[in-house]
Amino acid sequence: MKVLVTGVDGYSGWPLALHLIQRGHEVVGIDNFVTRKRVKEVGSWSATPIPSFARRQAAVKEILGADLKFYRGDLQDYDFVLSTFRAERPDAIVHLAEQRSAPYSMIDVHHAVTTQVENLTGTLHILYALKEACPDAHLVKMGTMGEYGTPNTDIPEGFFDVEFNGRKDHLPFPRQGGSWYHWSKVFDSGDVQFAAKIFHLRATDVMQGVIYGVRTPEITDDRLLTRFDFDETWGTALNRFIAQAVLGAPITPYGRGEQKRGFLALEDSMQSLRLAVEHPAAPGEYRVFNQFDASYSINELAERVARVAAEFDLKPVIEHPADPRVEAEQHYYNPLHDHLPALGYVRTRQLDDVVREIFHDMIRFRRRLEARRHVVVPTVQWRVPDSRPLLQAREVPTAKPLPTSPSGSSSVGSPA
Ligand code: USQ
Repeated sequence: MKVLVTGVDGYSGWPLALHLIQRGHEVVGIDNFVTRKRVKEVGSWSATPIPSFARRQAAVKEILGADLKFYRGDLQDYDFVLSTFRAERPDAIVHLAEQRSAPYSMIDVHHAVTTQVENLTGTLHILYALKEACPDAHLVKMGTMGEYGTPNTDIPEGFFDVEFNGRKDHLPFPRQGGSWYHWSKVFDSGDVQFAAKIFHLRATDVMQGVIYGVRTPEITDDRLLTRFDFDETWGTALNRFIAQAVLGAPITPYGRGEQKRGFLALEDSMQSLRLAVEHPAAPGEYRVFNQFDASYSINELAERVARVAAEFDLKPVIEHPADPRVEAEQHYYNPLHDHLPALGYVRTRQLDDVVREIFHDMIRFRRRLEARRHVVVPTVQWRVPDSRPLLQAREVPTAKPLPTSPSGSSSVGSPA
């Protein structure tokens, strides 16, 4: 199949392109490199060095023997989106090119507006370009498990049966985003569902949990690595905990740390997205996949990271700064996830194995972590200010001597 991946330079987009190519699909990528720019803006970079996109393409050619066609452009520009769709007429589009950070959307009004305007505009442009250029193509849209929030009931896959005042219906499950970012995904979901109906499009909305890992089987060379963000804005909790452990800084589960989320290894996320592409929705169908393998509390993540860290002679302490977010710190959590297994999805990776793999890489790239060590401390406050103290940057302890990685080397490498 010909698959167009928007956000091909990003954390998921890049390994997805490699995975689809290895599986014999033709991949066309789009990106505007905004993630590189925005990570730099918050004073950070990827712990794994990321080459320029031209070098990435050259590595794909040399290592995988394939061409990865690329358009540099912005989804905010409808003429660009439409002309690209007309030129390529893909069979499927995997839309990953959105502002993906909840903390970024919470910095201030400008970041909130940027997040929602960019995400909703990009999705609407894609929906209209699909209708105009390739209405039979299948849209696989990246949503988030965070759209559902943390209700005190099980969470179905998109829809559920309701009975109210004696009448029954099959309706979308209520959404309760926990940040302006998560709400942008909620609004996107409504738009994709409506467009599938009025334009008769094929659409899959992927409610993805938190993805972890930096390797997939296709990443056989450092030039093919995907990014690993560890700062407060762009790094997820697990990434940050591992970076904190390597840096000798406290691991920071916020508040009581009993918040639960669904998690999925990068490699299994790629498997899921490929299965969604290879089994398209029917014309006019809008379907929802909850995409995660297991849920863990943030405390459990912190403890697992600390346990694996000990294998590397690291002895991180776990501290609980006040939660800068407005979220339930203790709650029921039981989302269902049957749709992907019905397509043949099988979990292949376990959390501890992937965490071990990440530690190997982070120790190898520890100088890049060291060079940006200030970014592991939480500073953005989501709520109306109150008296609860957050950790301050000056409290990050200085580094202890670090163990040498099995491969021996440590690299600073390129800026991304
Ligand atoms: N957390 C900590 N300590 C930290 C960082 C985060 O306790 O140092 C907590 C947060 O308070 C939250 C949980 O960890 O309760 C998850 O936060 P996160 O930063 O790992 O992930 P999140 O902001 O939820 O967003 C990430 C991705 C996003 C994706 C989402 C899936 O950045 O693109 O949509 O995971 S989900 O969480 O299911 O909504």
